[in-house]
Amino acid sequence: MKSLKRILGASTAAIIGFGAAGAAYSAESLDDVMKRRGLSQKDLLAAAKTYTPTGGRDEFVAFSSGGQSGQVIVYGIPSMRILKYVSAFTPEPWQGFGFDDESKKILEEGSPKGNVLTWGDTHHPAISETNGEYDGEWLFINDKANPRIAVINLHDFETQQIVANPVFQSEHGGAFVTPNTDYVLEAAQYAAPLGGEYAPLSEFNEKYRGGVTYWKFDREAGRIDPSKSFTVEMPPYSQDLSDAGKLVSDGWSFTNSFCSERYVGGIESGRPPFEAGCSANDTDFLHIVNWKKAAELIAAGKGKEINGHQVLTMDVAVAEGVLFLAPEVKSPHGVDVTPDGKFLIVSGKLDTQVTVYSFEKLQQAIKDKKYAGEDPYGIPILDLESVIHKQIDLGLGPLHTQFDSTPCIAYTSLYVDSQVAKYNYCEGKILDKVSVHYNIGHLMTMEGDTVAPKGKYLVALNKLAIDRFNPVGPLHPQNHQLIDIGNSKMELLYDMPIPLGEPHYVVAISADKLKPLVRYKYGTNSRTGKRHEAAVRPGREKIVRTDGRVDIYGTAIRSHLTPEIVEVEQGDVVSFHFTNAERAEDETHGFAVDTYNVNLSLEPGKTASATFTADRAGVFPYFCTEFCSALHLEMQGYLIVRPKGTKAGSGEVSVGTTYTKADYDKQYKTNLQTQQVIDSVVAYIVSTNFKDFDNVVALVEDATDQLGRIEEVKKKAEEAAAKEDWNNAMLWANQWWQFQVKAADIGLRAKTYLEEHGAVVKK
Ligand code: CUK
Ligand code: CUA
Repeated sequence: MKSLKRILGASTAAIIGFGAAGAAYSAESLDDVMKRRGLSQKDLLAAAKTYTPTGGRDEFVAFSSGGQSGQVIVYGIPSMRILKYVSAFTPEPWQGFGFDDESKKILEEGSPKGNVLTWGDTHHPAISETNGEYDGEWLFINDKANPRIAVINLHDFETQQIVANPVFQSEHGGAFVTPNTDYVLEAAQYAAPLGGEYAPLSEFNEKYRGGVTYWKFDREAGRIDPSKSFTVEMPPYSQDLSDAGKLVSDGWSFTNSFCSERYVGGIESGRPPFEAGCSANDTDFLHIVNWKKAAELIAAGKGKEINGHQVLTMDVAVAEGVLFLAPEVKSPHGVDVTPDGKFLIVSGKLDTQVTVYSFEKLQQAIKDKKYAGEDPYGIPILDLESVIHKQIDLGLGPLHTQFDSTPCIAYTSLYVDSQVAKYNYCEGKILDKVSVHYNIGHLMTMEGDTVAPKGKYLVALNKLAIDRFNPVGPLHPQNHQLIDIGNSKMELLYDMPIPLGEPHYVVAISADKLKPLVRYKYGTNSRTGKRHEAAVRPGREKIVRTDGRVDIYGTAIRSHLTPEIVEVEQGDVVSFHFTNAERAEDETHGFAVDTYNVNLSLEPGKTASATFTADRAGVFPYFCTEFCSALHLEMQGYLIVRPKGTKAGSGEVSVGTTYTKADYDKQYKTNLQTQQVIDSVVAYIVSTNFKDFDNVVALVEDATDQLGRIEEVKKKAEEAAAKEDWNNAMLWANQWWQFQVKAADIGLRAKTYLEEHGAVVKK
């Protein structure tokens, strides 16, 4: 009894009714704390707007690109607490991503042929949309470094697909979705021959090309369908950010470009550098694409196949009225379509102005063939004056724009000025500016790129942090600053260091739109969402040996891995397949094999595999890597790799401590007492409306499962005792107790949950 209390802690006392209510009294008043920490009233107000008490939830969930980390960073708004890193393009051992066979397959299939990439530079996340509003089902993100798109399932926050662009060598303008997520846009960046052929730079104008890929998303399958995707070929201007039209402009898409000078550099041969040649002209080009028509043309067989991928060439696109250009001011960056779809706002990095284009005027100019000329590839250039609604002088280095819940109100980041400008784009009036720290790139308002922005908060994604945080060496974190936009004046609330790559863009969705899983259906391959063919139930674990290959079908449940001893011969291919048999929320196990570079993450219900060649003889402990229970460290086993050509061992193991009848009797008595504690927990739980709480029902199932195993081990203990085999009697009695301890632990968690979630005791 005493030792059970030790393991379960004070809460056991609470269960059986001896709990003493504790209260902590703060000796300091609010004024004292303000004085001690040098806080102003304004600071307190900001704190009150962001502070989230223990157990509290955020109103919005943000998905930030993780830059060079190749990941996605998930955080809450307004608390700015980081909730998760989701691996997209980079192996990450905690999640087992890039370590289990299932995710290795995703990384392989999502790499260019013959070269498995292990990093990416994520820039622009996009949440799937229905009728132009976020639906919380899927997240897409691009890899700017190696032109690719990852598809993340927002039910479990796992990457389930990566597609490598079949024609580009570089990209930037992805991922942007069309209003019903029919397509995910990915625009090229640095021009190269489409399909990856060789061509010398002397043939740049003739052979190098840019473009925009329209990846077809099959919502039913939850996958991009490369066979139904296509690319619209574009001139070798460096295409940049993009956006899809919405409402009135649905069916069209818009893509910026820079370096329309088609300059190819050459410092080493005495030519001026890229940066000079790529910013020499006063204007670049906005690419305007009728993607609906382009898709029809592809379906009608008007495409050209490159690398097994359909490309709509510029000739066809121009002849069919699919592709147009409009001048834009020097070195533009963001292009953002307004929530009503009527305007698009383009910023010139080397300018002070944002240009507001009118979609209606663009359509009129196209209809009237009001062209200022055509580019060297015959693409019509619309007359700038006739398509703009307004040009607004905002400040230095405008980059990106987001929208407010109030119509006509927009926010644009000013990189050089390190400011956010709030203005009315319908009337061309500046309303407010706020300074940020420092050099802002993207900014983001809540659901601010949809047809229905939610206002309230804005996040400034600052490139430089400089002096804002405790110094951590020359490589600084980035600084995401939370700004209150709920009132007419913007108010800076909070600095959050981002210590994982350089985020570029972030999107935030109302938290109530997300419906993540608590656990997987038993035996799920999380990387496909389907049943795993190697899943087994507890009691059905097995080791299958076929020529030079050993497959271990195991389970993980508190606090043992089954099987515990696996012997193989050096050179065997070993494949561990583990299923986590838990149902309780958050009861994840890990599985690592020492020095074989193996780590799996096994969330409740998940099955994952690790396959490797046991090329080194020796003894390799394997074990759980999540602190899952009091006996987590005992959740262990041995992989014995015997030297090549040696005979299989006898299976005999040596005996450790030996036990007496007195040990057995003592344990037996403890078990009977422990059962009383369990009975009291059970009595409490069943006295409540626990069935109304899914999480408690799962905990009760897990506890019942643990208790259900007692009968068998109790019998073994008693049989051994009858034979006066006190060693086995004591060990089986102890296993009986272990099942009790786990059941009690789970029961206590259920009890706490019920108490904290307002369960009622039935009379
Ligand atoms: S971004 Cu990718 S270079 Cu302004 Cu969207 Cu940072
Ligand atoms: Cu399972 Cu630690």
